[in-house]
Amino acid sequence: MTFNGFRLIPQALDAAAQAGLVAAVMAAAETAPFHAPTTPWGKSMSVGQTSFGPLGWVSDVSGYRYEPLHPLTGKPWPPMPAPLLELWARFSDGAPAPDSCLANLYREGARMGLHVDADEADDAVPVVSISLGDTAIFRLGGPRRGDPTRTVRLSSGDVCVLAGASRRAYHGVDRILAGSSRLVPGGGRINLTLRRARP
Ligand code: MD3
Ligand code: FE
Repeated sequence: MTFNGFRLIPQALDAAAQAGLVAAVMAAAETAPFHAPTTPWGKSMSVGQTSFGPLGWVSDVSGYRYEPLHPLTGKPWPPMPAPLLELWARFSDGAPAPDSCLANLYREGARMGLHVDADEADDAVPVVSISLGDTAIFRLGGPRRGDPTRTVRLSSGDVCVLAGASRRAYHGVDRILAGSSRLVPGGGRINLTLRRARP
């Protein structure tokens, strides 16, 4: 499925690859714990976040940005799990290597409001997203907040590529279907987004 540069590759990862990624993420989260960021407006996000690679996306009262250190531990983000670099090579269409992987953890009831990803230097570089665990009801709109949206179910093992116009589209996660998968320890969903933050 392709829509203005949006590509969904259902079941791009088999069960073993999914389990391997979840194990790698949970191991990395031992040193770089998931935490709920605060928005610049002072509200706590319902999604838990951590990052891998040289840079991680952070949000606090002073705004959104990429940083080399985890905001709570003060330590560098753990290295990017190797299978993620292979996935990037497969789906990024020759883009320069990702320098950040944002991991979002959705426990029951977590959601992500409509937003645009605009903190990266070059929006000609795609974002590659990997869904693990519970199915998400994902919403993809257009370049303006009021544009019509479409709903896409993202299931465990699905990969989506955001390139072209879709890279600047509003999008969000309305909800997850709690209990639809048993992959994530403790339940819920993990979404990994591979990004190039710096030029
Ligand atoms: C469309 N994550 O981390 S993944 C995010 O499921 C984010 O956790 C959602 O939105 C999640 O910023 C959606 C699919 C996705 C990722 C990045 C995009 C869609 C995108 C960037 C631009 C447009
Ligand atoms: Fe996003």
